[in-house]
Amino acid sequence: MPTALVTGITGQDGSYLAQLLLKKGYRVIGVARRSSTVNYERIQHLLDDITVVQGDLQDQGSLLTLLEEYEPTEVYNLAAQSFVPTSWSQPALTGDVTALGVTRILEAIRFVNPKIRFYQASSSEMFGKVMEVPQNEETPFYPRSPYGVAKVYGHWITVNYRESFGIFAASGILFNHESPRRGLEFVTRKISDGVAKIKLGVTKELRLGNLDAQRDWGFAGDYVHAMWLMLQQATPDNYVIGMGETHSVREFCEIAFSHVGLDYKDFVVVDEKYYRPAEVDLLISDPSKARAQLKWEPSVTFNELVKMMVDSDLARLKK
Ligand code: NAP
Ligand code: F7E
Repeated sequence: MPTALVTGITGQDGSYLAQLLLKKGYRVIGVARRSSTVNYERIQHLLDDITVVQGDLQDQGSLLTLLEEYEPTEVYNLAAQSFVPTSWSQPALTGDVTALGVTRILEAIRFVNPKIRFYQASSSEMFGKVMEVPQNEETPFYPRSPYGVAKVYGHWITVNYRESFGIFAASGILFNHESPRRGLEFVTRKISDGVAKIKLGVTKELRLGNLDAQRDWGFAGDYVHAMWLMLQQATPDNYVIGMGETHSVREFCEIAFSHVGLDYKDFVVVDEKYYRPAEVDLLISDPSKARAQLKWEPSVTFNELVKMMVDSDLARLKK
């Protein structure tokens, strides 16, 4: 039976990837860091079928021990300090986890079993102040936050271990992907949760930052499939994954509010507190390599995604 070790199992992507791998017949080992209270909300429904083990990207020994003990054939590195604003308030931690953490896993693979296939969760935030439109695998990086800078390091160390040691190390440059399991502080979930609360009379307004920022948003369930496909190829490579279309935060608001019969202009208040020291204004992917080589296709459209998230938050809050 193939065994996959997934870091970041408690996160949005970890939960969707674990579901997919179970369906494909894998033994799934999920790595969670120790905390004083367990936060297994997103994987509650999977706990009978996966093994959750303790490990931390800041701790080299824990990663070595886990690879020795569970002998995975594939490692998916989804763990990171992933919230961009926090990367300005905790830049050194972000660098240690999101950048150096990648080296620690790659070192563990190199020492324990260099035949393990490795997936690195790279990000469209690496493109930052975009050098060309749309962005593909060859577009130069210009990160605009400590998070983006850390991800550039993670990407290049992945490429470097591929070239230096022949490790099957793939880098998925994923554009924003969302779902009802998205963290509440990210803008899409903040909007869907806010819309549901306003509709149900729990709150009266939704305070947001830059409404003009544009993102290429897709559904997380579709994107984890691309991760798996990358590790099934004959050779490791870099792939851009996205929808190939862009929408503004304002547009997300328009669709989300109108889905419940409301006008966003009556409820959204712009609050400069949510502006960033440096913004990524426009992201739009060119996923043609993934479509051609991985035969990857998304199944959920942008409109369907917005409605799915609003419906899910409405149902949750009604309970
Ligand atoms: P997420 O929901 O924020 O999950 C991050 C995961 O990393 C959580 O399980 C978290 O554990 C874990 N983690 C944080 N620090 C750790 C540490 N020191 N040791 C071990 N685990 C640690 O992120 P996501 O949206 O699922 O994204 C998955 C990966 O893809 C991340 O690397 C992210 O940067 C990257 N990415 C995401 C997107 C996107 O749009 N979602 C796009 C491109 C790339 P806790 O639950 O304990 O906090
Ligand atoms: O912001 C604007 C904000 O925090 C999107 C992470 O998964 O995707 C994510 O990073 C945009 C920004 O995601 C609010 O200024 C306006 O332009 O949802 P976000 P992100 O920064 O794009 C990438 C690909 C990753 O890799 C990251 O890990 O929305 N915005 N008003 C706001 N953003 C937030 N969070 N809150 C607001 O009130």
